[in-house]
Amino acid sequence: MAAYKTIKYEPVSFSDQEMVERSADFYHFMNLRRTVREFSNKPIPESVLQNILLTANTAPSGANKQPWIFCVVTNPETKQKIRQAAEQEEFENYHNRMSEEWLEDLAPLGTDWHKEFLERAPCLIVVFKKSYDLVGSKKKKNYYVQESVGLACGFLLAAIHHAGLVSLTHTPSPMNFLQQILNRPENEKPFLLIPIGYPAIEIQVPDISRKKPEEFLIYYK
Ligand code: IYR
Repeated sequence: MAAYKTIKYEPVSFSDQEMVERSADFYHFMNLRRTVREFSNKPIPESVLQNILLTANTAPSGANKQPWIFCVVTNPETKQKIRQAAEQEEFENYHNRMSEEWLEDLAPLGTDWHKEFLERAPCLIVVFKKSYDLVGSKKKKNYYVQESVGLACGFLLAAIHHAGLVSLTHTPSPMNFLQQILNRPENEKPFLLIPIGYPAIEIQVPDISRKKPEEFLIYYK
């Protein structure tokens, strides 16, 4: 294949002082992000949603294949169908499929098979990964799909937080029902289900802590 034509790279550059301030500010801002399970039903302005998704789509991907599809569900009947199917799977998970150890790890978070947020949140973003693209009837392989779609979801969560909204990375399992309900083709597999919206008023979140640098950082100088 022919090489891309190139364009001038426009660096985003700051003074040393600005870099120190910006990196600290960004860390403090990102550290305010919390996973939220209780949503207001207030709708999200469409342009905000669109901007958040455009941001997710700027993530790097293997061979720039952008192997993702974001389904934005605001339709109440579709949300209801998703909730019913997710709760059915989660009921099985919590009662029969999750190990004792797993249930013990989740106990402090207080989660269970009820997923009211799937109907209450004004919007569900369902992220699909494409291990291959279909060009006509021809399969074109994508690369590092898991990594690429994970990165896009990271960008998405940061954009949601930056816009002043909250989200929950929800992983009902198995989640093939999403492919059926949303009528997605064979080459798209569900990756994450992300309810997004405004937080309900006066909610509580678990008092968790982040690992300290000495627990997650190793420098080789
Ligand atoms: N998918 C289930 C269980 C669950 C698993 C993990 I790992 C969590 O951090 C939270 C929940 C659920 O959504 O309830």
